[in-house]
Amino acid sequence: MATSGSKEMFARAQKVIPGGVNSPVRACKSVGCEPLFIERAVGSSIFDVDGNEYTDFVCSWGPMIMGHAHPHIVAAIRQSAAAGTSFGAPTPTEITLADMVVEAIPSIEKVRFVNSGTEAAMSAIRLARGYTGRDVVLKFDGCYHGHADSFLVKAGSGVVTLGIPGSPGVPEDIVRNTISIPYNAPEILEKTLRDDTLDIGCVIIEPVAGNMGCITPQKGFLEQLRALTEELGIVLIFDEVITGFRLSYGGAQEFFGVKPDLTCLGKIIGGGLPVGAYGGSAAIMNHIAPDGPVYQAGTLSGNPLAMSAGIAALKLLQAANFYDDLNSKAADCVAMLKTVGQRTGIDTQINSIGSLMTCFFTNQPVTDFDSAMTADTSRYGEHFRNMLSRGIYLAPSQFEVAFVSAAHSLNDIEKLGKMTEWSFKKMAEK
Ligand code: HOZ
Repeated sequence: MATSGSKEMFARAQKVIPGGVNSPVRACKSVGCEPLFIERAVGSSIFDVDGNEYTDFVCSWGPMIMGHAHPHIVAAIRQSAAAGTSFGAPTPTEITLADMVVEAIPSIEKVRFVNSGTEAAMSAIRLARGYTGRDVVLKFDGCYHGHADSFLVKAGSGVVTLGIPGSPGVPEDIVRNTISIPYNAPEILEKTLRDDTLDIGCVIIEPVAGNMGCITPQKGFLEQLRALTEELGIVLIFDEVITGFRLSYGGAQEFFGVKPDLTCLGKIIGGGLPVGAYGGSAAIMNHIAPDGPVYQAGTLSGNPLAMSAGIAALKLLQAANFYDDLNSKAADCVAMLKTVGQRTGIDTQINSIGSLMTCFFTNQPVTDFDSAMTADTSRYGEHFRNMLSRGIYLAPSQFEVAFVSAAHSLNDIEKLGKMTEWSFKKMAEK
C-alpha cells in the first residue's frame, strides 16, 4: 500500500507537534512503523490520506460503537452546531443526557459532565478524597485512568507501551499517596485494604481492564472489592470509560451486578465527541461545588454539541437485542481467532468479554499485569504490520483492546479471520 502522503504529513507534524502526535500510543513506535494520517471514516472503514481503506478494529478506542459517521449522530451534531456550539451556560440537552445516564447506570443518581475520561477520573478521586478526608488512592497495576498525576504509577496504555516507569513531572508527594497492587489478587487486596496505617480513602478500578490488553475480573473479585470497601468506609470508583454502555447499556456494573460508589464515564456517552462524566449517589455527589466544597469546573463541560451526539448515540443503543447482536458478532471473531491460533501453531491467548478482545502473543493465561508482560511485543508488532498491509487496522500496541462495532459486517469478520490466518502463517514460516 502506498503511504507517501502519511509519511509526508508525519514529517510535517513532527516539526510542530511533540512526536508528531497528540496522544503517544498513536505514534505507532511500539509496532515499528509510522502513523497513518486518517482523512475520513464511515461505518467499519477508515481511509487514510493516500486513499487506502482499512477495516477498523480500533473504533477511536471505543466510542464508535455504532461505527463511524452514523447518520443519526451526524444529523444530531449538525442540528446542534447550527444552533451554536457552546454558551458556557446550562442547556436543555445536558439534562436529557443526564436523565439517560441516571436511568441507565445502576449506581448513578447524579452525574456531572466533563470533557474527557481523564477529567472524569481526576475529578472523581478529588471528590472521594474530599468526601472521606483521606488522600490515599488504591489502584491496580496496568489499569489506566487517564493521565492525571495520581494515575501514572504502574499505569497501562501508553505508559506501559512506551515502557515509561512513572512520569517525570509527577511530584513525589502524589506518588506517595498512590498505592498500586496486582489485578485479580484477592489476598493482596484484602491485606492492603485492611492495613489501617495506609489510610486509604478510595479505590479506583477498571471493572474490566482494557489498557493492558483485555483482562477480565476473576469470579468474585469485584464482589470482594465491593464488600471490603463498603465494610471499611472506602469509596469505590469504577472507571467505566471503556465499559460504560459497551458491556451492556448499564455498563460493567449492570453486567456483573456490582455497584460502585462513583462511576467514571467517557467515550461512548459523547457519540465520538470529547466528553467525560462522573456520577454516583446524591449523598456523595452533593459534595461537589456549588452544593458542596469540592471544586470542579469547566467552560466547555456539558456543551450542547457533545450532549446532542451523546443523546443520539445512547438512543441507538436502546434498540432491541443491540447488545446480544453485537456480542455474538464479537464471539464469532473470538472463536475464529482461537481456531486460527491452533491451526497455525502460533502461541496466543485470546482474552475477551462482550465486544472487547485482545490477542496476546504468549502461551500463558493473561490475568494481570505481570502475565500481560509475558506477551511477545515484537511478534505483535509484526502481526500489526502484516494486518495493516492487508487493510486491517488494529491497535498499535499489544496492550490495548480491539473493539467490534455494530457497523462491522460478516464480511469484515471473515476478512479479519482470513488476514489473521495469513499473518500467523507468515510468522510461523520464519
Ligand atoms: N488506552 C487509551 C484509551 N483507553 C489509548 C488512547 C490514547 O491514549 O490516545
